[in-house]
Amino acid sequence: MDGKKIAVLVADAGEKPGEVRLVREDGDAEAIIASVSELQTDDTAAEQAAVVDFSACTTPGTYHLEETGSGVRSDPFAISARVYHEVKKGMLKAFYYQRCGCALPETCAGVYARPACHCRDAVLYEDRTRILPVRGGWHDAGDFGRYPSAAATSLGHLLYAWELFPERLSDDLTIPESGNGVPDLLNECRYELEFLLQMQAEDGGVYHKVTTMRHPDFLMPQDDDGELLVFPVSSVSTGAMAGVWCIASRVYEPYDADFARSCFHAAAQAGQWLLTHPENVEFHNPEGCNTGEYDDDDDTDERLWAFGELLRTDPEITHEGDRSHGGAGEHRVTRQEQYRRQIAELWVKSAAREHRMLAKYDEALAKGTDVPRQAPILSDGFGWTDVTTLAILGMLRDPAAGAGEETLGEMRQILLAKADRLVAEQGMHPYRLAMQPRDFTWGSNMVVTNRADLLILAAILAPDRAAQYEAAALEQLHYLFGRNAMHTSYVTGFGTHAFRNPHNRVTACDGIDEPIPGEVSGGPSYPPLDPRGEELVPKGSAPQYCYADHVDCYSLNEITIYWNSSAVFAAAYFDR
Ligand code: 9MR
Ligand code: ZN
Repeated sequence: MDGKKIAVLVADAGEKPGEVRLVREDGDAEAIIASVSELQTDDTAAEQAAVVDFSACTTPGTYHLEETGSGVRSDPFAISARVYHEVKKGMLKAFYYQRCGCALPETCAGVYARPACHCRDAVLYEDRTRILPVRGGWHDAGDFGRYPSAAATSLGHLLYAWELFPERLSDDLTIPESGNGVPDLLNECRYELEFLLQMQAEDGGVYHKVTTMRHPDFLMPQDDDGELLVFPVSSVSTGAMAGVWCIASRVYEPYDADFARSCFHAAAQAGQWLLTHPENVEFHNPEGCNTGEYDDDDDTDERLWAFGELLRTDPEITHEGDRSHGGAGEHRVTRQEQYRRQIAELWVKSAAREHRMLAKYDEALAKGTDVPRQAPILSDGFGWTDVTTLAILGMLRDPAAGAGEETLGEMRQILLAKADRLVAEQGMHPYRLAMQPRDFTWGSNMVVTNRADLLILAAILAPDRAAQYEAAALEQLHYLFGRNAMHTSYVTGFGTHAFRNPHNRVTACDGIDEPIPGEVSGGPSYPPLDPRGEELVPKGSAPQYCYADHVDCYSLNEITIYWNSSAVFAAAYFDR
């Protein structure tokens, strides 16, 4: 309630904005005069805008803003404590609606109830006589594929959030397991984890995905009856899942020690697989397959995540002091050394990459260059291609695990250096978005929320500077929830102008008007990368305007589990 409160007032060609008043709608109160800045240019929207600051108001209520001269007025909005509570819950519940392999009963899913889907066995792509019963988990997105490396990112967001601020994630979500004595966030994540355990090969590697050969047409999941294929193991899915299984083994321990042990066992097996496959075992779609590829030519970060978490979690290592089992002690020390050596080697590579990245960012900023259709320069390390920050987070939270003082110091320094640049970046633009035009890639809303997550992590790691990191993180959430050029809330069912037509087969085919609530759109892509988007978005549109709320626009308006989880991380942090 005492947070910074800023609106963006877009100016008509060069015209100075007039006086802006904050008017209370639900009760008598004298209007407050907001402070209005000079016009500034925002290149992500290619327009001039003034920043309207009404932070002075901390009285709960429903308000709108109006410009006295022109009569322009905003939509109504709330000032209240725990203003992110409902949307956070909604975004968490959205995972339930992605469940595969079970019926969704009306008691939990309401009008979105549906029968079970994809319950048949799958076969190994490389040997179709090998039957694999992989059932359950979450559909990745608006398609029905299930992809461990994407899933690991999503679980990384959710389970780390749980470890960092559990009290903000203890909501009842009305799912079948509710009331079983386990927090629903963990119930929901377990549904995905149980599936992922089935995606591990005998040798410890993790299969890259289970999908049909081609994306199905637009139909309900229960009507998708194509052959389910399990595609080959990759080192990115193995590395990322090793990291996630370690976290899982810690967080489920108080609730179900057996399950926690199975997770750790899977992690250790995955770790062994990584040690015996030191090269990047990359995945690429075989000829004729068009489902998600999640290709990644660098597995350093996933390996770092794996070994960092293994070092931190392996019970034999952490209880190293107990040598009562004689000879086994030797074996224990060896494994610890192995993990440490891996971390040291991987970190040298990662650190070099991170330093190069920071230098390149500073150079680009100085030159003011800007090229569309390129990846962000500053990688946040919170997404499926680059999980460096997730890896670092684990190690920084547990210095005693032994990643080494110098290494940890450098990790922290890099993370804070990125956060500082993001704070500076958002402060330069009226929309207060820590984004440059080139950051508007496919799924740009994840760049936005991942950057919020990174800033939050910085606030946790550097409490003396928490206020500025938190303020900058919140600005990113405001963009997601509607303070953007499209005047759109990018979460279904929340906000006055929430998007309604996600590229989601279920929503498109369920015959229900209202979309499943709580789903985060991928958001603008500059330029759009799907045919309908190219047709609907006027050529030359500025990044924030490269969006259309149309079901066909898979590069602009799909939903995914890792976009939702990234937004949950940020919203939950502020639900306090
Ligand atoms: O989120 C992914 C995005 O970063 C990539 O640019 C894009 C193209 O490779 O793929 C996105 O992932 C999609 C996945 O391949 C299949 N399920 C839906 C995902 C979201 O569009
Ligand atoms: Zn399914």
